[in-house]
Amino acid sequence: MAKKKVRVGMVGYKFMGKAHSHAYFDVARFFDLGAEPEMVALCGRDEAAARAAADQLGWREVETDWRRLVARPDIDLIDVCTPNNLHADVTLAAAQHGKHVLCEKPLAMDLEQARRMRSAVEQAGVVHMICHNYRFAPAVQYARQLIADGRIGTIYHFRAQYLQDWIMDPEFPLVWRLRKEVAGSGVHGDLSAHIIDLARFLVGEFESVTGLLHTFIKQRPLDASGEGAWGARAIGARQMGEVDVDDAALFLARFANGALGTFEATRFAGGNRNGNRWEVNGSRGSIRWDLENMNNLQVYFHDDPAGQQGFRTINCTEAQHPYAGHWWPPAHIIGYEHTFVHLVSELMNGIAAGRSPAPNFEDGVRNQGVLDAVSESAAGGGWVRVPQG
Ligand code: SOE
Repeated sequence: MAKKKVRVGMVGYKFMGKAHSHAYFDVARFFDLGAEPEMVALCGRDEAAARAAADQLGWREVETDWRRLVARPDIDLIDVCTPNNLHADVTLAAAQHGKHVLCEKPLAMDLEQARRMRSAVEQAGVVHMICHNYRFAPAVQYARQLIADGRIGTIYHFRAQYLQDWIMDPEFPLVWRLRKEVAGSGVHGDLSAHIIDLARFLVGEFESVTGLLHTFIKQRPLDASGEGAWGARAIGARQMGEVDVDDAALFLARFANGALGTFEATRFAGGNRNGNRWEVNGSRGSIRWDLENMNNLQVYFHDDPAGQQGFRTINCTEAQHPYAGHWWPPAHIIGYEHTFVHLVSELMNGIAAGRSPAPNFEDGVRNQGVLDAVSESAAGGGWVRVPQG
């Protein structure tokens, strides 16, 4: 019997657009889904560039106006891969037209906007998810199972780092991720968002935070390339612009369940290209994960026999590890792109069943609440309670 089709329209086609396109293209080849994606239209302002991207990434048609795309009767799902300042406009319009929505992180520019987006999709009765892809690494999913099963006991500490280094050159221009009016914040909304989601997924809800945001390089050459994060270059006259977002975010957290959190996100950790890593310590053991070694968990269990205790490696590529059995035989490992395929498989099944799998816009709102509480603490000092929704 022919599978239900989910006709997808995607706004944006750079880095996240490519990762999402790969997921739509691959997912039905490796997962038995309740509904399968149909890559109908990719949307971008530059028609020639969007057409080239559509041909390369497997999209049938091109739109140059997202307002037209969200209104098309032959589209069921809108995927928002735009810069952050467009997440709300596209999402609200899509919900108004009864479209399901997948939105890249961070959900919004601030908590108020995130709450409006959540209300819109809930009132429209559409399925919604936010693309916190890292929780879909099999090792991260398995860590959550171990924690839920009490294998490491009561959690005392969660510490996470998300370290990059792509803007340490003062000549790196003022791309959209470095402009508050477009990105909303700097590394905080970009990378703290990920480690906040991993903390919520593995440990639980935040109760209060205290932190600082810091900008190391205050002025940069204006960017005319429009290439975004990875391909930008300073061209033309050396006009300089003020940097009005953070380069580094450091914060502490108290979780509702009594655990303590330590978080660091920065774009100035030379040599760390995409260093997303965490460790959780419990009364019976500890677990470590590092994106650069994403198939493995480092685990320590207090109840290992005396003299035999220590961190050891679990290679999470066995059939009993979440999602792993859909790919290759044990130890043939998978990559960054597969986390998006796993997320999209849940999205397709959610649409088939009429439910919004986590992480959805409720998770996006909670995440934004933590982000904003840290920003409030950074501005005014002291501990700030995190809104619960
Ligand atoms: C840039 O910092 C970036 O592309 C983030 O925006 C992504 O969310 C992260 O997964 C990789 O780095």
